[in-house]
Amino acid sequence: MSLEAMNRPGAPVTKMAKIGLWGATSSGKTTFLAALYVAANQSQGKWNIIGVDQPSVDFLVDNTQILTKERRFPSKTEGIQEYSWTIMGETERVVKHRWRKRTESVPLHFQLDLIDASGRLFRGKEKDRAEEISEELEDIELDFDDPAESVGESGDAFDRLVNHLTECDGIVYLFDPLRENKDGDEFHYFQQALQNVTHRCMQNGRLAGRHLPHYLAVCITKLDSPKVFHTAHRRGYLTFDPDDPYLFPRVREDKAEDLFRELCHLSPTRSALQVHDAIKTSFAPERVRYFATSAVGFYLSPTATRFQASSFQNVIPHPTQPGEYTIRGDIHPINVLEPLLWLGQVTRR
Ligand SMILES: Nc1nc2c(ncn2[C@@H]2O[C@H](COP(=O)(O)OP(=O)(O)O)[C@@H](O)[C@H]2O)c(=O)[nH]1
Ligand SMILES: [Mg+2]
Repeated sequence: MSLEAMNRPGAPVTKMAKIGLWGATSSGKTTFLAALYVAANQSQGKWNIIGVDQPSVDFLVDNTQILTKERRFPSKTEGIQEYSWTIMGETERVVKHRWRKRTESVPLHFQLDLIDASGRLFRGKEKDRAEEISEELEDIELDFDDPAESVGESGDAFDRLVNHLTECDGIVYLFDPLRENKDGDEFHYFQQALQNVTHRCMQNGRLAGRHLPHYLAVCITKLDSPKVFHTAHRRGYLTFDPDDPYLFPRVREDKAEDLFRELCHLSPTRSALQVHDAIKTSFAPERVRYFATSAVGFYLSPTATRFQASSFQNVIPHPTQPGEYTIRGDIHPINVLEPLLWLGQVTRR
């Protein structure tokens, strides 16, 4: 569209944003994307999301069904999946007439090109062989039809992932404090990709001073899980949105980074604290924002009209399959759409 046409009253503002998803295995990347349609639907008509191509349409349709009807989590991601969605809403725009200016509401369209990569790719090429074998065994156990990737293939896929992240305007980085507590290897995952992306940006002349050019939305995932929820509650970080009819708790916007640090301190190895430092070193402070998110949100009993702190858990152990989890009720995503809207608004193509 020409600039003149774009400035015509009523013409939609269209922005293209290339957003990457970054996070360790099981940090919640796929579930976060899977909850997008429900998140847009619950925005009370403000936002809508549609797939740009058939796989992206199918992903939203299938995963909405999985989360809301089958009440289970999406399957493990294999390799790299690419999706492209348009988020549609409205924005205010100042229109200049010859003598005066006025504000009008115009449609706002973001095109989001996203990739969701298998978490193991974030580990990079140099793997401990013993670890690799155990991961392959894990894959085989989960999916008999899918041959385990060879080291060479995973190296190529890692290069693609680094290339993609390098070219993105914005990155959603998902951090799961529970997983970090267990494995304590978050910094290893993070640094591996960060160093490679920084190196690639330097080669391409895209470093802005010492910072990467990217905007970064750091998302603490699984706010609904007891450990994260209780930590946020104990520290007095919780609030609610008065426009939310169910008054679900949220973390105060200015406290999400403090919660991140708080949760990092809980990890026995403190490796995640180094992630916080690395973010400060590599990204311009005004380009980083923290969010406390939950893809499934808190439980709401069918008879309740409001959130009840006495019964908040929406993810419970599966009654018959040991080690599996199931979703107890309807999902109410928290801060799933918001990081993308923020990135869509601040990044421009
Ligand atoms: N409590 C809770 N658990 C979640 C949430 N999202 C994901 N999970 C759990 O984390 C697991 C891994 O999520 P997944 O999206 O597959 O992670 P990925 O490997 O980063 O794509 C899921 O199977 C769930 O058990 C959430 O919003 N809340
Ligand atoms: Mg996944």
